[in-house]
Amino acid sequence: MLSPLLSPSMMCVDYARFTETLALFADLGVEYLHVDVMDGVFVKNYTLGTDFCRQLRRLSPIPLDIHLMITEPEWKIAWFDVQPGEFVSVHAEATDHLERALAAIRQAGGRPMAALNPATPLCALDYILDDIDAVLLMTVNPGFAGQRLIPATIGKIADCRRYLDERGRPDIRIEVDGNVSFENARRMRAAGADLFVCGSSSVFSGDDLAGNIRKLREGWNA
Ligand code: S6P
Ligand code: MG
Repeated sequence: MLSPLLSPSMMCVDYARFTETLALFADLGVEYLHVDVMDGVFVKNYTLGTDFCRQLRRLSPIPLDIHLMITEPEWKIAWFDVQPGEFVSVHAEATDHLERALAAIRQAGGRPMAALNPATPLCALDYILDDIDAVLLMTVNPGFAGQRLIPATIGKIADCRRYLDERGRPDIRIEVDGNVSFENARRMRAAGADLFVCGSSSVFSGDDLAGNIRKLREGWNA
């Protein structure tokens, strides 16, 4: 099983403590910073964008994990100035040209990730396994922080791990996003997830961010 990695959701950060939070994450060895990009069309919300990514790279050495909840991402990858080692995820439901979008991420030097909404079947991955480094399984419907886990997604994580292993791809990571609470993070880990987007239900709950990160890691190692 791949080692568990943390990717705190930057749409949940307290901006009054922004730089000190980034410094704390670097000190604690947080592996990625999750940046939610929404276009008001694929999901009914707006969040972070290209300028935010640029500023974040100036303020933190931690690689970005950019989650594109936007239509036709294949034409927009270049806008993000993707840096080596960064994950970029595109939704299978957001484009008729998923392979083109994933290839554009690889071409830009990033690590391509295919994102699936809770109701999207795993067969959406059938012909793109050579094009991805990770799968993002949404465990809530995308668009908003603070939602409740969709229970069927826990079984989907296990199905996805089996699907990838059976096809000789134990190296492809599974990221989970949505209501990754301390308890849900343990269940998701047991099901086979290894990259965790943590927002209002764990890392950013209350003021003790370091304590929250410790608690998550202890839960995975228990
Ligand atoms: C939601 C977005 C997520 C949220 C994260 C929030 O569409 O993709 O990345 O920021 O899920 O975490 P929580 O713990 O509030 O659900
Ligand atoms: Mg996200």
